[in-house]
Amino acid sequence: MEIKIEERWLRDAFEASAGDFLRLIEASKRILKREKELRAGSGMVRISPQTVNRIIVVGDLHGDVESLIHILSESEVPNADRIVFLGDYGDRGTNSAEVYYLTLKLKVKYGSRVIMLRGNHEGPPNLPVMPHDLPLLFNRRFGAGGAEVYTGIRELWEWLPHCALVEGKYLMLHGGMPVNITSIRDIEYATPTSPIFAEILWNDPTEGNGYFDSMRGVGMMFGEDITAHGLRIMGVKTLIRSHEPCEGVQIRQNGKVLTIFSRKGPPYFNTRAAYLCIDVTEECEPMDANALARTAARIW
Ligand SMILES: [Mn+2]
Repeated sequence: MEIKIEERWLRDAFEASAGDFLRLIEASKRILKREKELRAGSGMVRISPQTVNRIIVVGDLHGDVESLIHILSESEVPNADRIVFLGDYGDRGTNSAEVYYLTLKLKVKYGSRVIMLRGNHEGPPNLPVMPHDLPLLFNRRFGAGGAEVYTGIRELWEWLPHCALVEGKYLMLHGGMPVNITSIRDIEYATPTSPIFAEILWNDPTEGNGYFDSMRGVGMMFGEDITAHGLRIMGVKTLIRSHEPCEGVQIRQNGKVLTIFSRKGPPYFNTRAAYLCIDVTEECEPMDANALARTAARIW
């Protein structure tokens, strides 16, 4: 089945009532819950190059529904085997509710082909984020029903996976490589209250080696040696992440890390945004961030 947004979703994204939204959230939650059970509680979605050929990767959206519609209208999307969203769906952009509506519609219709990862703006209660205008946007959109929709979406976040592993090739997550891991399990089964979990959602790469506390107040700045170590443990070549505004794509740490950013507009005012379309078939060598940025970035 080809992945595409239905015409009526575009209208409903803006017109759906609080009740419609709550039903959509509940339906999504049921699917996410079942998927997590099938993964035996793992927070990592494994993608096998034996069965998956083409993956679309979308970075931060932060309420930019126009960019989301732009991406979903591209010719590569219908035949994609997976779409991976790297998190940060809401906050900062006025159309946060509409972004949620469309991504959740995709999730409900296409199930495991749509992978919604957890960003720091979908974090657990112990890791609050600022600014957080999502509840205000829901109140503006739904009036008295806004609070209930917000509660529903917060519950949904608890079921989102926090990383995707394209076996032998790529690790995808929102923030960055945790600085102190010794096995795949450390990342895979990181629990929301653990330091590793906070780092997955909040970390940023820095040039050079080592690590230090992030200016963000949560998470770490991780150096190239940390990345190399983590990639070796995960058995992959490149870390694909989002979380930092850039001109669509940004190559870090000698090609070990690619940052992808998929939204435009205030407050960042980046002039370009991008998504990735990656061929991950077995005979296709994994690419470093240089090659990914060169060949796979679609920029508007
Ligand atoms: Mn972020």
